Amino acid sequence: MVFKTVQTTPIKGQKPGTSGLRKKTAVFREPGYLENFVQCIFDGTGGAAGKTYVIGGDGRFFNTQAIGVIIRMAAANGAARLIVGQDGILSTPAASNLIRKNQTDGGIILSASHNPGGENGDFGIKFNAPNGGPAPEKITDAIFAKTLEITEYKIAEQEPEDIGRAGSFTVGDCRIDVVDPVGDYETLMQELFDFDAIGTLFAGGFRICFDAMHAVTGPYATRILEGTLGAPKGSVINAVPSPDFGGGHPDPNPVWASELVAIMNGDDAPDFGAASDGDGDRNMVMGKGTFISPSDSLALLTAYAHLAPAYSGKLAGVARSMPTSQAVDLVAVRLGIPCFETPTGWKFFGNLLDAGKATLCGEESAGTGSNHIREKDGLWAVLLWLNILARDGRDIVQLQSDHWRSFGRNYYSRHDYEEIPTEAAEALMAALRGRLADLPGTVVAGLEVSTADDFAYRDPIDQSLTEAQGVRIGFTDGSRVVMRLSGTGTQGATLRVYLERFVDRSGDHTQDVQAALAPVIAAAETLADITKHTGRSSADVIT
Ligand code: G16
Repeated sequence: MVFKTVQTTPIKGQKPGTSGLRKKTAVFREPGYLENFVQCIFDGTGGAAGKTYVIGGDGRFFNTQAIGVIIRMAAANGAARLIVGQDGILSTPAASNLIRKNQTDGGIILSASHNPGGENGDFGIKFNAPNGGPAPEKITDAIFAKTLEITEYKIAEQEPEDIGRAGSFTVGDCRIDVVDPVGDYETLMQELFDFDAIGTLFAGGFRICFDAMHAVTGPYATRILEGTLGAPKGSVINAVPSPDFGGGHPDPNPVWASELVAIMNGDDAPDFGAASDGDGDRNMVMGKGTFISPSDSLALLTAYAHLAPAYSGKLAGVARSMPTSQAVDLVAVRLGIPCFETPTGWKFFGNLLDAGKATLCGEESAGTGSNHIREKDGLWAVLLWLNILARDGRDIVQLQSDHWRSFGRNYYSRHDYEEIPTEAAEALMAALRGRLADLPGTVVAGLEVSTADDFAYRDPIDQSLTEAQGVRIGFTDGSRVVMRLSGTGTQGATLRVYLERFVDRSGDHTQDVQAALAPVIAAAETLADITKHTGRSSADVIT
């Protein structure tokens, strides 16, 4: 085996965002772009010599070629062993599980998550730490620093063997184990949940529609739901991963999962609907004719997690990202457990999970997970829901309305303004930040401001401080507006406006969400002059 050292120079813009480095696929295919970043992952984490890594991705266009490059580079950098998903496939949660189970030195996951794939779509790469979670900022900062000074990378000259079959081969002294992507993940799910109860539910005629959105969860959902648990064949739709996700947008929300929404709103709707994203870490759930918002789903899962064997009597605490609605906070108070508020980015949950302070975590962006791994986990959330429904007996829509009757409802929506010029987005945020000190006590569109700040997070475990994580404006009636710029886009800037209004337990929980939020939407516009700064009179995506 011949290894070579290739001279290179730093490439601008290789700074990881909310979740790794995401760019247009064409950018990743430019000479040296992937190679530079992979070398910097190794160099920024103390080198690859003697180490073991998990490697896999969501199957999007360029996935297998990128994995070939990473195998050649890991071997040339002296790695001892690589665990690679067959055909290069590993869902993000399955990769996290393999990293933990095999006690590896981390993993490299190839995905741009919910972003579209294909030659003209997006691609991404991220490093996960030995705890199985996305690298915390001190590691991504070290990797980024290396990208600014890189002069060479190491790579094997020969293409590796075919990774389409399970088995082992070597590249130089590095052993490559190609593994079934689903097996270990399924075993973990069986340990967490009451599979007998879920099997009995399906045997009794309960019907599910799981939309894998042509993405990585297809093989996982088909084997576990239809195979092991006995859901009828055809319960999983769009089940075969395709490099461009069937030309779609693998983002499980009511806008992009419109096929599932149509089925769940149809005359013969199944009892339960769910969708997952490109790399299998996000989830959306629905009942007949009813979308369950991710924030409500987190609150409900927390309230009923005791019905699953793994969580019965074991909830130490719960954590949510700052823009996620405060519905779960109310549940935590009643359960007498702490509720942590973190910046957006699953990486911020890692320390809380490692320290045993949080057991369940969730985000408004359709992510829910637990201490079973260190990533959010789409199929896990679906199985927890099925476990709860099997043991509780009520349908999900009834469960949700009973929950609101008991806790009150946090009406919630996110308005996204996509691909706006970066300077315009930054000007909007700067102007808003400049007004914060004067806002408390003023009345905006009929709502009185009670609090206004720019969210800063002091990690309770390592005391690291993360600042400027989004503007929070609270009103005296309990409503809230949060604004921040997305860290996962690849074109211009995306302004996210998060809107929340609380209606207590005796109030009207049946209103249209946008109508219920109308005063808060008006206040957001007045506060930030969104139309003036963006030139848009309405959001591009409303979820
Ligand atoms: C990633 C992060 C999530 C975050 C989401 C959206 O998810 O892991 O924590 O909520 O991006 O981030 P942003 O609002 O900055 O675009 P994923 O599923 O894209 O890896």
